[in-house]
Amino acid sequence: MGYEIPAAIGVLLAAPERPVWALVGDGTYLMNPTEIVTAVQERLPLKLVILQNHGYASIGGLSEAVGAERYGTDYRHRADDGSFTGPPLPVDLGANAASLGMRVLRPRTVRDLREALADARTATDPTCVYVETETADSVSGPPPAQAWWDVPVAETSTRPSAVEAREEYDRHVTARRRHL
Ligand SMILES: Cc1ncc(C[n+]2csc(CCOP(=O)(O)OP(=O)(O)O)c2C)c(N)n1
Ligand SMILES: [Mg+2]
Repeated sequence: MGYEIPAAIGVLLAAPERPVWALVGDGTYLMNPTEIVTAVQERLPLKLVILQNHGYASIGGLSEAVGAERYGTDYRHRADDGSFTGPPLPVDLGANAASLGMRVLRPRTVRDLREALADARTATDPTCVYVETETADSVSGPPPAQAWWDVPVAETSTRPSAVEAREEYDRHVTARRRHL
């Protein structure tokens, strides 16, 4: 995370004849957007797609799988009870990219998205396609992984979600086979 825009700039400088796209989530974008200024300065036809789902959705899924209840992975205001369950943060990364000098397209439908991607493909100036997607609370998430990832779960937690996740973790550890 944070590597995508500088990496795309590097590829563009090394192979100017190639179309170069950087695809980032909103959390990733927030780590290192300022390199856009270099692309603007050098007039590089960087194509940047930002997938805005207002949080660390993938890590939220992992967090849920290990009983941590997506803690801190949604970009929401802190609520009165101290949890991050308040209204979504009013973040507009399209406006941010525009402020750094990018041309920003804001597709709202699948058709718009096709047109925006086609536009960006032929653009000669740094172009951002800013896509608002569903958020974790409105979609069921990606299909479950077929592999097990050894992410240890707290052993002493008393939260029901963590206790359940720890039992699942122990089952996987027991079933694990070492091939080497
Ligand atoms: C430098 C760095 N820090 C942390 C991580 C762990 N990590 C992997 S995905 C992710 C969240 C990504 O959020 P976002 O870019 O918004 O994508 P989404 O999962 O929401 O699609 C994090 C924190 C990482 N890969 N790299
Ligand atoms: Mg995200």
